[in-house]
Amino acid sequence: MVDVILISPPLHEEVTLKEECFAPLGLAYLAASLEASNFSVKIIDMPLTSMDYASLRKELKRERPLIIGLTCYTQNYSLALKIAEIAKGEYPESTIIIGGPHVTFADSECLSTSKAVDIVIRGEGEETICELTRCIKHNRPLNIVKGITYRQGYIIEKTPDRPFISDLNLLSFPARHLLNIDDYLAKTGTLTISTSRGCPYTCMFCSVSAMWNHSWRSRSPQNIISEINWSRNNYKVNHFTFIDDIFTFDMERVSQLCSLFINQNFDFAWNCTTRADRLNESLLKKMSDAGCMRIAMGVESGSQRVLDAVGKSISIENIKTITKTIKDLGIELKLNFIYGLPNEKEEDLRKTLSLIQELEPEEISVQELTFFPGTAIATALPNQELENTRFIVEDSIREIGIPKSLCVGYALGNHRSSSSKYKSLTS
Ligand code: B12
Ligand code: SF4
Repeated sequence: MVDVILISPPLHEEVTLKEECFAPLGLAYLAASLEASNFSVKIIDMPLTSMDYASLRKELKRERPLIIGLTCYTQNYSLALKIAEIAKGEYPESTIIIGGPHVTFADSECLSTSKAVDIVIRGEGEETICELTRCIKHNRPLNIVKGITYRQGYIIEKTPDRPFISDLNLLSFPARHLLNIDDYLAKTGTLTISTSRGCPYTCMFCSVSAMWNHSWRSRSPQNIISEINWSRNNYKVNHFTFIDDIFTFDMERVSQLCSLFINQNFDFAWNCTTRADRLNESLLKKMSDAGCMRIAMGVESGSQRVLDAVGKSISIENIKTITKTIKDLGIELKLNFIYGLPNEKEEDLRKTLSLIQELEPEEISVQELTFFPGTAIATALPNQELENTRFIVEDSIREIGIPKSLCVGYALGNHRSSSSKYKSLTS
């Protein structure tokens, strides 16, 4: 019998590995903390293994876990609830818990919707899951555990928020040994690393700043190097992806990290994500010398009016200047856009398209606005509208196609579906 089984649900009902598939690092962090507290833990990685429900049932029956923990996004929330039902049906003795950016802000709604879910974990999970497992194992009351929402008879109880972990350097490295990293490496060629959490900006559509309460915490360059060295000793890896939302928020930290990469003659390449205004030419040169191959940035819209309206706090001119430097240095550029932002009009969409043409990124991602719980955009909507939108949007990933001709060097060609809105604008 294992203490905790953590499940990464698939994104779609038919479990297939999509082009972009990274290991569930959040679950690996939770597992590492549980192991450090001497609990036994297993991760079921449904997307990677294309596990079907029958196999899941079998696995749960065999392991008989004390706790079954699910993670989910807004996009696979209803699927996560379905898996919770299956798990509860198969092994009702187990306590079913769920965490992640969606349920952190839809905690009561989640417990009212699904009787299979026993406890919602809000916010950062490492300390909470360890305390909770101790409580459940020793039959202690749940109300002493900060950061949870749970059902007490017919009443939904909510304990106070848990403060964020003050020093991320103290966290154990993610328990990658519980995941099939070699499969991920074979499919993506890169290993993901998280070097900071949160973002202090206040873009109205973004659930990251909401989730981490507009804060930003980071690991030290030395701590990051230790994880990189550990990974290189354990896996055949020569490319890393820093999954932070704003890797270069502290430019001095990144400069120090690059110096370490350069001085230690590291021979690997890496990608990161950041904002245009957290970069400058000298840092970019250093990043390039230190192996930076690709930078992703959320540009969102080519219309300054739209950017200002959603609190992006960045100028298109700034984006243009920095992306030119990135390209001049030979670093690949991935730009992320959102359509359907408040008051966005056809002329704004045209500006977005011409910005894409002008910046010539190697790759783009264009997604329809999703109303993530906890974001200013979701909170500001009138209740009825919110009710209509619902967050339970199975398969709501509607990446739209932008003609290849618009994107010189369009690398991956994975923006397959098409949107009539964009089609009419570009035909
Ligand atoms: C890397 C990343 C990806 C990668 C890898 C995803 C993966 N397998 O982990 C890729 C590129 C594949 C990806 C894809 C998508 N992503 Co993504 N992704 C991220 C990113 C940048 C980092 C995730 C991460 O590892 N964070 C670090 C860990 C430590 O944090 P965490 O995962 O949140 O986990 C902590 C807590 O949430 C909590 N917790 C989480 N789950 C659980 C479960 C239990 C039981 C407990 C106790 C606690 C707990 O404890 C963890 C440790 O503290 C985040 C932004 C962000 N900063 O979080 C977006 C983010 C999570 N992604 C998002 C979205 C929407 C998606 C997609 C749906 C996009 C799309 N349209 O296709 C897909 C879905 C993929 C899938 N298979 O389900 C949104 C989710 C918003 C929301 N409210 O749901 C985010 C927040 C980005 C954003 N700005 O909106 N993503
Ligand atoms: S969109 Fe990017 S910059 Fe804006 S709040 Fe989210 S993570 Fe921060």
